[in-house]
Amino acid sequence: METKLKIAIQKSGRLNEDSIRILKEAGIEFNNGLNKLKAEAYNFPLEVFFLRDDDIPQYVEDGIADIGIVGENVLLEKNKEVKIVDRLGFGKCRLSIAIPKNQKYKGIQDLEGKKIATSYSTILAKYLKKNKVNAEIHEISGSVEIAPSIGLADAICDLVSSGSTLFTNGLKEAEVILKSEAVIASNKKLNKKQQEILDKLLFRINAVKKSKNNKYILLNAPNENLDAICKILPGMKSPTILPLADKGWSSVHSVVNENEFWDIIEKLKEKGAQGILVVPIEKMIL
Ligand code: PRT
Ligand code: ZN
Repeated sequence: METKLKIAIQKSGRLNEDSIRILKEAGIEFNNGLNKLKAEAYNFPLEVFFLRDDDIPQYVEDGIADIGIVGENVLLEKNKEVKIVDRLGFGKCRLSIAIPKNQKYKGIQDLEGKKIATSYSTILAKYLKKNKVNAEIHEISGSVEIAPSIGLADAICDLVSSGSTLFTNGLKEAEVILKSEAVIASNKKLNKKQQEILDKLLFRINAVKKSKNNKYILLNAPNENLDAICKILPGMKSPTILPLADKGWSSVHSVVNENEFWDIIEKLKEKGAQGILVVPIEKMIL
């Protein structure tokens, strides 16, 4: 029988859509209809399980799933024997300690003797221990942010992204414990065939990730400035240069990184570049 790699992704919630999207962008087709627990890819040896995110680390450790897409925060909290094989750049958030906004805060020692409500007691306990702070951890499973206002705790430790939940509950961030994003976690004992499939999958995902950070750029350059223009363009290797019908001009093609993009455009214009076109790249293989 053909070996298939089993991947666990979140059934519904914040990571569900992006997890499906990244697999689809990697060219993997499957039916992700509502209420499905399992789907087989049509064109890649992959079986997709849809699960609660909290269960994914255990499933991957046990090998029920070979790999899983899950927030690093969940992975660290569950503390299972799995290996992070890729970081996916979505589901970004931080795990922070927050306190009532009117309270003065000078540093972590201010948490000494305080009661902190959280659903991340493992990570919090480690953090407090590392910083030699004795505080009482009160484990709750949801609505952590209301704990101080109802007198359940002095502080909370919870996930934050925009900060608006803290704000509306009269809290402010005091310590950032962890910066998290969605990762791919793998079982530690994949067989050779499973490892080969995983490598293929990671190769595809990386091609998609790289393409997102880069743009294809085409421009017309006066020949006398070609050298200067090529120096501005980093490219994958070196830019492609084609003569234009218009004498004294060339068309230059290259790839630029999103972060350096505006900087580069300005420099190109200074050197006389015209007709600059910037187009998205779908996949990028180096
Ligand atoms: O049903 P299941 O158990 O699978 O899902 P869940 O309800 O446990 O998790 P879900 O879908 O809420 O989150 C899944 C993962 O998304 C988390 O484990 C994180 O890795 C990631 N993530 C990213 C977040 C946030 N951002 C986030 N902002 N998870 C939760 N939040 C919550 C946070 O707990 C707080 O209540 O959003 C609120 C804060 O948001 P801001 O924008 O107001 O700061
Ligand atoms: Zn959950």
